[in-house]
Amino acid sequence: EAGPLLVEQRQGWRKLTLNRPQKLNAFDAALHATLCDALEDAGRDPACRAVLLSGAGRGFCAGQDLAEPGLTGQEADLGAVLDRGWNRLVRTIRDLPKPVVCAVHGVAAGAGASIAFACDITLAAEDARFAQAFIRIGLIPDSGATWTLTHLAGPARARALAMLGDPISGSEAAAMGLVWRAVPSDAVMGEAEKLCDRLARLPAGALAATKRALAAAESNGFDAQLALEAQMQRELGRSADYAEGVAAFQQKRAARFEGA
Ligand code: T3D
Repeated sequence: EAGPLLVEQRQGWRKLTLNRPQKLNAFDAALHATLCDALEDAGRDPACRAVLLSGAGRGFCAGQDLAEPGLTGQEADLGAVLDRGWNRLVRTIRDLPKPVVCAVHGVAAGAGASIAFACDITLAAEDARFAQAFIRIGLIPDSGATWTLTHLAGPARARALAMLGDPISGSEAAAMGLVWRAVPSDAVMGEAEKLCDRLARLPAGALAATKRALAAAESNGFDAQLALEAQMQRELGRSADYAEGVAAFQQKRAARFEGA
C-alpha cells in the first residue's frame, strides 16, 4: 500500500508527492516525519541535485490535518505542533543545499500555502487557489507565512491576505510575487519537471551557494553581502565546475558539470 509520501528518483533529481488525497494532502505527524526524512535524504544523496514537491489528487495541500487529536482545548499546544512539524519542515526546505521546486495545482491552504512560499521556485496552475485559511479558524499565518507574505508580496498585500483570508488564484499569486510563475493547469507538472531536469544539469555547488547567498541577503546589509559574495566566489573560482564552465565557453560547446 502506498504511504503518505511517494518518492521517485528521476534523472539527477527526486520527486516527492504528498499522498493523502482523500484529505487534500493535509499533514499529520506521520507525513511530517516522512517528508522531513525524505528531504534530508535528498540533501545527502549526490545523485539528487534538485527536489520537486507536489501533491497527489485534486489539490496541493490543505495544511494541518485538523482531525489530528489534541489540537484544541486548554491542553492543546500548537506551538509544539509547529516546532515539531511545520517549522522543522520549512527550515529543512530552506536549509537544503539544493533547489526545491514546488508545483501547486488546486488548493494550497493554510500551512500548505506556507510551504509553497518557502520553496525555491514555485510554479502554480493559473487556476490554483492559495488561501490564508488561518484567520477563518482563529489563528495567525504560520509556518513562516507572516515572514514570507511580507517579504515576497510586501506589507500591504500581506496584511489584506492574512486578515481577510480570501483565496487568490495562481495567476494572482504570481502577479504578487508569491510564486515564480503561473502556467495552465495541464502544464504545471510538465513545466516543473523540466525545471528539475535543467537544475540537475547546472553546477550543484554554485546552486547551493546561490541559495545560501540569497537567504543571507534577506537579513544582511549591502556591505555584508558584498563580503559574502567575495568569499563564496573565491571558493567557487577554484571549483572544477567553474573551470569546466569557462572551458566550455571558450570551446563553444555545452558544459558538463560534475557538481564539484
Ligand atoms: O495545529 C495547528 O492547527 C497549528 C498549525 C496550523 C497550520 C495550518 O495549516 S492551519 C489551517 C488548516 N487548514 C485549513 O483550515 C483548511 C481546511 N480546509 C478547507 O478549508 C477546505 O477543505 C479547502 C478550502 C482547503 C478545500 O475545500 P474543498 O471544498 O475543495 O474540499 P473539502 O470538501 O472541504 O475537502 C475535501 C476533504 O478533505 C474533506 O473530507 P471529506 O468530507 O470528503 O471526508 C475535508 O474534510 C478534508 N480536508 C480538507 N482540509 C482538511 C481536511 N481534513 C483535515 N484537515 C484539513 N486541513
